[in-house]
Amino acid sequence: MSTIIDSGLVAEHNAKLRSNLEADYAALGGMLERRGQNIEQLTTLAQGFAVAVPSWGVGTGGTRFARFPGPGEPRNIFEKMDDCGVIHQLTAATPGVSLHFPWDKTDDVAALREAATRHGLYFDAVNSNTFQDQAGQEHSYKFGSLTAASAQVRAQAVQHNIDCIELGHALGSKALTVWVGDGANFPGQHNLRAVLERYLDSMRGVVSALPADWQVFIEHKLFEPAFYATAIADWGTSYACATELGPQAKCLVDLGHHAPNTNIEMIVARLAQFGKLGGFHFNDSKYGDDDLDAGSINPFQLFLVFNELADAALREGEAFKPAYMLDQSHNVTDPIESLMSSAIEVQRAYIQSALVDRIALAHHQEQHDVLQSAQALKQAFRTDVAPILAMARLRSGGAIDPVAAYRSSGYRRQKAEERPARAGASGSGIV
Ligand code: LRH
Ligand code: MN
Ligand code: MN
Repeated sequence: MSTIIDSGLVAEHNAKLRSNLEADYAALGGMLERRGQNIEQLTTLAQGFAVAVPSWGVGTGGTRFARFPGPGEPRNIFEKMDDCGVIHQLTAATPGVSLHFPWDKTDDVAALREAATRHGLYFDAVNSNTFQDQAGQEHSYKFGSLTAASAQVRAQAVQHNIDCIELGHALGSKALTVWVGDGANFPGQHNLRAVLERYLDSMRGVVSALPADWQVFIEHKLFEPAFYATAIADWGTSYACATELGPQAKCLVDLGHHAPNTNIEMIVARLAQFGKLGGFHFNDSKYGDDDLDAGSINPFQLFLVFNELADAALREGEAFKPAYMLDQSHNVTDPIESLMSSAIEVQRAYIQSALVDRIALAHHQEQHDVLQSAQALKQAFRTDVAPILAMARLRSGGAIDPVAAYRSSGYRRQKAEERPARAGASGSGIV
């Protein structure tokens, strides 16, 4: 594996911060020991944590109104892989990359595999895209894709998903994530039931093309681009479809895809209980599908999601392995910095959830000691586990402070020279 940022520079960075980290780590270790917890076990747990980076996240995003490109944006999938390599090198927590087709389509699959190996990366779930028309495409998705009234449109959308499976298979992926924007903008625009019937019919075609060791993740979203009725709007619809489609079909929870104030951790608990929790797109939001950095708005919610995951892992054992991916759009920050910080936020929630004393919590719940039950969670959430995360990075070959190391490396400055901006260039194609 070759490193993109000079490893000597990372070592120098770590040498400067190491003694302070060791002091903080010892202090936290002592405090945790008094609570009956072993810091070394938690650090090992943190070292085993992984969340995949979305290839589309390393470019600057945009809104419906404008996109303000940043310097040195990646112009193709190979440059995106370089940026993903930096994120993993410094955080040691993001070995997976989630590709999006056709944005990341390449004829040189061998070269893409080679790029991944070079950076110590693998390919997590691949994503299909039938929410946009592509140049030269025969049938338009303006009135739907997998749910379209036209059989020809549906067949084209099914075929695209099958192409994604084939490409993903050649790259070593093991799952396909399907999100469709299909829906209606006006009451009466379509027949609510017929749309879901057509969705299921199309998805049966997709599922039948899955290799035996693959999964398909159904991603729901409340609204946008359909503003009246979205075909797969909620986890109930997602669960019903995943059940209809059989054991290879599971549900994917994108944290930004719910109405404000929805109890997402309860959705997570339900899906885990019924064996249909496939994975996550982590991000944060205040209003809708804001795609803000994970943990930037509501870190307690992220913790509560991981608290349910910790409970499910205890009940389900080894078999319980939902896929963890980020799905964010960066409009005003350097995408590499945002993705590194977000990966750490998700890892933080994971470690905080491991701090919950589940035996004590179950006891408080049995006794109806509501205050203590709530405190058991709050105590874990309030614990600053930053030294554990930093030590995990140091031991895994990452940087103690990834953003500081990245800034001092001059990577972005160098890329700004190597990758001159192109007029209208877009990282994801979503503007
Ligand atoms: C839809 C979504 C879905 C897409 C991605 C670009 O809002 O979350 O996961 O594939 O954004
Ligand atoms: Mn998503
Ligand atoms: Mn989204």
